[in-house]
Amino acid sequence: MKARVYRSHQRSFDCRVEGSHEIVKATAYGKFLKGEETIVVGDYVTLEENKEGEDFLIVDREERKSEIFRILVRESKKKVTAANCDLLVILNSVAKPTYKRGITDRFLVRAHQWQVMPIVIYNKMDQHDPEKVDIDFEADRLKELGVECFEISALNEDYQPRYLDKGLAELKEALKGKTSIFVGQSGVGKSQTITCLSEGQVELKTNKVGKIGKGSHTTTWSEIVDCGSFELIDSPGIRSFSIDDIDPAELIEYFPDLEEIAVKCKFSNCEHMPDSTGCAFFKDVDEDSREFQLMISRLEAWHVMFYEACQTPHWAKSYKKS
Ligand SMILES: Nc1nc2c(ncn2[C@@H]2O[C@H](COP(=O)(O)OP(=O)(O)OP(=O)(O)O)[C@@H](O)[C@H]2O)c(=O)[nH]1
Ligand SMILES: [Mg+2]
Ligand SMILES: [Zn+2]
Repeated sequence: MKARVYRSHQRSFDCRVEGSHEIVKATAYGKFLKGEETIVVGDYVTLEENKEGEDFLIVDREERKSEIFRILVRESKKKVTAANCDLLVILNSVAKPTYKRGITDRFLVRAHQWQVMPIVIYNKMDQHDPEKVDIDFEADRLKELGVECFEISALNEDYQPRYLDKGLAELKEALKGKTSIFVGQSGVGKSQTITCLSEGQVELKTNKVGKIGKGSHTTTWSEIVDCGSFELIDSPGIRSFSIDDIDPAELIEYFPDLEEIAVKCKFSNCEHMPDSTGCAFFKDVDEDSREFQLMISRLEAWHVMFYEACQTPHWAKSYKKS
């Protein structure tokens, strides 16, 4: 019997039976618990009835279409947290916790690395202060990349978009038939948004205390939520946004909008600073134009990540395959 892993607790897995909404319990042993064939949320598996009559046994795992992973530089290991995702939903709060543009830029790098299409949501629009976050500017800087942006309030499903042409209704349309993993800082409203999108089918635990910041993560493991016409993966707010596993020389490839300009620089190792000789980013440009402001805000994100990536020596970025 074919099934999909929805939740995992050590060696026990909740699996949804293919072609139905039924959830069964299954146990895995040996190679499926450690190493290259470890089973994670989102995996498609084959189940066999357990001899003792209870539960099921996982006997096979299908090849993955995509993986959400991190390279743990210090341990030289690849850690996969979810599999077979079609969309990476980068969720931002425009109120509390404070909006941080750089986090979206970091997840866009990951989307590229994971080969999963990204979309961006601006949540908590009911508390939006236009003086603090310019939604038009934020969405425009991603336009060049073809990233769709949505504005919503997970607490008020009647909220109508004011800045972008996409709100909750368009978001539901974009998710249809897909598996989407929600990522973002702790407290931005990932669990609340999934609850809102499930239209009353599920209610996930959310941060009711209102304590936001390090050490106050409400969701502590990844799980799939079955919303009928789409599947969503809730995940814990990422603790580390570090990109120390990426080779600084390759980083520009993760910024296709900038790479296009960078190839025109006079020197191939150009650091793209205003005083770099022959730098294409600063040659013949109108520094007051909005176009330049948008581009420069992306270049700033690249600079921050570039210098960060340079901190880890090249040899430490490879990993063992288990
Ligand atoms: N005003 C307002 N509050 C919201 C909105 N969405 C979520 N919240 C609140 O923000 C808090 C955090 O929401 P969660 O859904 O727990 O956040 P999370 O991203 O899942 O956080 P972690 O599980 O810790 O990663 C809760 O108190 C929610 O009620 C919104 O659109 N507007
Ligand atoms: Mg949560
Ligand atoms: Zn340059």
